[in-house]
Amino acid sequence: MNVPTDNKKLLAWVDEVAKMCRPDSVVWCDGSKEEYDRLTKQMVAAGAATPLKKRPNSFLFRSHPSDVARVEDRTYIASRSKDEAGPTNNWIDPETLKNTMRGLYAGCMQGRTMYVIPFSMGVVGSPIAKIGVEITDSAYVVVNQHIMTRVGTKVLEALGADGEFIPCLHSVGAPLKPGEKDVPWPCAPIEKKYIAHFPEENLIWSFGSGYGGNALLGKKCLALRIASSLARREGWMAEHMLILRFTSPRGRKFHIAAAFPSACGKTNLAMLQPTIEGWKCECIGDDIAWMKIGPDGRLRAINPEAGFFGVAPGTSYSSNPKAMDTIKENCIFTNCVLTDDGDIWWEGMDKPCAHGIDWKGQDWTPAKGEKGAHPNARFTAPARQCPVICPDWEDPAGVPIDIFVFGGRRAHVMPLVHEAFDWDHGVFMGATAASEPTAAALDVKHHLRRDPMAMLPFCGYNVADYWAHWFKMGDKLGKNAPHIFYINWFRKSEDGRWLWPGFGDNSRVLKWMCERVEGKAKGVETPLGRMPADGELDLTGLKIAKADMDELLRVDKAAFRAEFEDLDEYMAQFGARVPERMKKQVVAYKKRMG
Ligand code: TSX
Ligand code: MN
Repeated sequence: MNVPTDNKKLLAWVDEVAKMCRPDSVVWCDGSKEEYDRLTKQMVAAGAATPLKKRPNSFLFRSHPSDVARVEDRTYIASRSKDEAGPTNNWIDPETLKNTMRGLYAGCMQGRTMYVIPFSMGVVGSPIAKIGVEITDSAYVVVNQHIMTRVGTKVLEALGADGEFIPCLHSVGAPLKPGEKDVPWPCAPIEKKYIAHFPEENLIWSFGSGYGGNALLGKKCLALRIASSLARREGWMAEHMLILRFTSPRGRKFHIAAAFPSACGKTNLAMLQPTIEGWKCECIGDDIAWMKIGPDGRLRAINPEAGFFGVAPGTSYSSNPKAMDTIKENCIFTNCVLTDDGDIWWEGMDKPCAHGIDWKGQDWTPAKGEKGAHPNARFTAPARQCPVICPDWEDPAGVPIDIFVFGGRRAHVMPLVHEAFDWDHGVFMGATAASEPTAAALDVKHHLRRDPMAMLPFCGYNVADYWAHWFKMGDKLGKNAPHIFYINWFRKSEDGRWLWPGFGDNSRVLKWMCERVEGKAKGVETPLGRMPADGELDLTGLKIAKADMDELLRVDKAAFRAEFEDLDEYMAQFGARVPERMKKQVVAYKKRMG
C-alpha cells in the first residue's frame, strides 16, 4: 500500500485501528478533485446520492430516518473525574467507555473501505490552526470533510515525521457480511451510538451515526469540545461564534464575533446585508471562532472551518440571499426535497414546491400535511463561494476582535441591545444567556433555556471552569479586551407582533456597537447594562413607531426580578465551582434590579 506519511504516531494509530475495525481496504485521502469525483460517482452508482441537474457538481443524500441530528444523550465527555465534565455534560469513566466502544469497533468496518483523512482546522500553517486525522468508513464523511476542512497532502507535509495531530475515529457501525448489499445510509441503532471525547488525551471516538456533528468530527467534536479543553490548558479560546467584518463608511474595519443558541439566525447574521448607507459587512465564519492573543496583545480570531454546514429550512433569498448564492454549485445537500426538475427544495424557500420526493424518499406534495424536508436538513457549501466572504478570511494571523455579542430568543423582557459595564459583567451576560424554548422543545418546568455562551452542548469541560477561563482571558487582554454586548432580535409586542424588523436592519444595532467602541456614542446606564441613548440608534429610512422603539429598549426591573429564582437554580447546579467573580456579578445584578 502507498502510505503518504512517515509520521510514526499516525502510522501506528492507523495500523491499530485497522486491526481493530478490520476494513476490506485502507485509503489515504489526498483531498483532490479526483478523489471527490471518484467517491461521489461511487455513491451515485450505489444509490446513496442523487446528482442535481440544476446545480453543477452537487448531490442530494437522504439519511436513515433515525439518524437526522446530533445525539446529545449519546454524547460523552470522558474525563478522569465527573466533576471535570461538570453537571451539563454526560460523563462516563474513560476506561469503561473505551472497553464498551472497543467491543463495538471490533470488526465494525468489515466489507467497507477505511478512509484516513488528514485535515487542518484553520489554514495550513496558521499559528492558531490544528491538525486532525479522521478515520472513517463513510464516503459521505470524506466528501463533506473536503468541503468543511482543508484535507490532504498539504496537511501531511505540515505534520511531518513527528508533528502532533488529534486522532478522530469514526464508524457508521454497520459492518457488511460477505456478499451483503449495502443500504443507502448505514448507521447503528440509537443504543449503540456513542459520540465520545477524551479531553485529557485529545481523542475523539464516534460510533453509529453518519450525520453532521456526530460524524464530521472536525466540527463540534474537535473544533469545540476538544479545542475548548485544549484552549483552557493553552490559554486561548475556542468559541461557538460567527465572525464578521463590519466596515464603516470611513473605512474603519470592526471585527465582531457573536454567539447565539440555535434558531437565532447565526448564519443569517454572518452574511448580513446592511440596510444603512455606506456600511459593508463581510463574512469570516458562521459557526466557530478560535482566538489567540496576538503579538500586539489583541485577540486574533480565525474560522477553523472551510465551509458552511447550514440548516437548510428557512434559508431563502429573503432571509439570506448571500447563502442562497453560496449554494449554487459544488454542494452537498442532506434530507432536502428533490424536485421534479432535479433541484432541491425546503420549507421556507422563496417559492412553494408543488411536488417532489421528500427527505424519506417518498412521493410528496404539500397536501400530504408533512414536511418535505427534515427540519434539520443541511447544505454543505464551500465558504469561498460566499459572495460576501471577507478577502482576509484565510489570513493565518486571524482578525482582531473588537466586539463580542451574546444573545438569545426572547419574546418579552429582554431588550434589543445592551452593553456590559465591563468584562466581568459581559462574562455574566454570556453565562446567563437564555432563550424561550421553542414549541418543539417545550420545557414545562423552566420558562428559560440557559445556554452559556451558546456552548451548552459544546463545552468539553465543566462550564463553571469555562467561566473562570473567560475571566482569566479578560485579565490577560486588559485594555485590549473586546466590548461585550447582548442582543435580542426577537422581542414581541403584547399583541404578538415582531417589534424589530431584524435581518439587514440589525446593521443599525451593530453600528451603535461600533460607535461605542469608537467612543462616539455614550449610551445610557440602565440596571441591565448600557443602552442606546435617545437618537443614538440610526433609524434612518426605517418605519418604526416610537412606542415600539420604547418597548424594544424598555427594562422592566420587576420582570427581571421574577427570574431571580431561575437564575439562582441555574447557578446552584455548578455548586462550589462557580467563580467568586461570577457570584459578585450575580449579587451586583440583583442589587441593580432591586
Ligand atoms: O435570522 C434571523 N435574524 C437575524 C438576521 C440577520 N431571523 C430568522 C429566524 C432565525 C432562524 C429573524 N427572525 C430575525 C433576525 O434578525 N428576526 C426575526 C423575526 C422577524 C421575522 C419576520 C419579520 C420581522 C422579524 N418581518 C416580516 O415578516 C415582514
Ligand atoms: Mn453551531
